[in-house]
Amino acid sequence: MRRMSKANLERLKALDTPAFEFSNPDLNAFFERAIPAGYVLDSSAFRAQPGFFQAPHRQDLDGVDIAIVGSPLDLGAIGLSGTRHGPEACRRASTNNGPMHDVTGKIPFNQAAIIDYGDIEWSATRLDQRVTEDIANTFRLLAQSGVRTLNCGGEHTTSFGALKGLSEGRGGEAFGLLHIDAHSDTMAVWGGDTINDGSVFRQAVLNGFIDPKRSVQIGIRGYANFLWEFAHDSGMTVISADEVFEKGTDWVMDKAREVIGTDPAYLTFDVDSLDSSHMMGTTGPAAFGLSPRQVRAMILRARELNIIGADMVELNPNRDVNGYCAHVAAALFWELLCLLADNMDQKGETKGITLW
Ligand SMILES: [Mn+2]
Repeated sequence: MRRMSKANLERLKALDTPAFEFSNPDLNAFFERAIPAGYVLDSSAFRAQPGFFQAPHRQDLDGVDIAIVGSPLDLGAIGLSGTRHGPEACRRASTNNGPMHDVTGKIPFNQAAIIDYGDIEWSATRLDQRVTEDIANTFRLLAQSGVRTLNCGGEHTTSFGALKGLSEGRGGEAFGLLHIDAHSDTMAVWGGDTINDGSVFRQAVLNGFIDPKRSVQIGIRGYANFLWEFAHDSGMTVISADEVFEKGTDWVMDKAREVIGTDPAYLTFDVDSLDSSHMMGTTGPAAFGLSPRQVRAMILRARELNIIGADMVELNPNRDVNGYCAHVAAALFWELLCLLADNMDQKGETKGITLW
């Protein structure tokens, strides 16, 4: 019979520290100030209106570094409705993530002043007014206030409003683009609306918000490829999902760094870039796609770029049977938040830490 020696048991008992006393002093400091303010580690805790990753709900932009914004829109989604519930589902699932990034060891709430700005409020039922006025006005204000933005869609059309607002708020700047998606979304005008979730990046180029020569699309595939000649004709770098598998994410990100450079760039992540075995909870699920792990690897390496704003779009909770797609989406949305916090922190541009 094996017995634990008394000395061994004493050694192990000495390791039995109280809850929230860790060897990492940054974590201890975070919990010391955040728990009394209502932050919880128990992700099953019932809260009626949780902020994204438990960030505080605020609209006062004074001293704010990063605003997370929900854009509950699906009027221009080609196919099924439902992405308007994306922000709600992502907020709920997001409480499973944080407070520390498991690879970098960084706590974004200790790096930057982060808020949940809430959802965009609509002034009209019309798609174009919602995108080019309601979303764009909000993001213009955020950009003018020196706040970095993380948009949670909503359909991909919401990226047009965000890009319009950010570009105008920064004096008409044209951004580089890191675009992870099954589809190029560079269709021609179709069905009456200039902008919809299949044409958003043709329109973003034609309006001068992004530079196609500094744009990289990753994960592209499927039967509708013929709709996206504009992506190639305008000079975008288009990398198929097959190429990601054949050459690896490091090859992809080496290429992205070469094409996009270190001038300001925007990262847009359409969850349908993920293989439909991971992501049926989206309006246009697509087989033969990326894994969540590949997308995470690319977001980690996007720290080599200068990402000044990001979004995640097209999560459709109506098709998300057990909420597992929201879980995957929220985990990758967390990666985007940590990316933005690291980018500002590295450049010494943060104004403070997150206060509840
Ligand atoms: Mn898309």
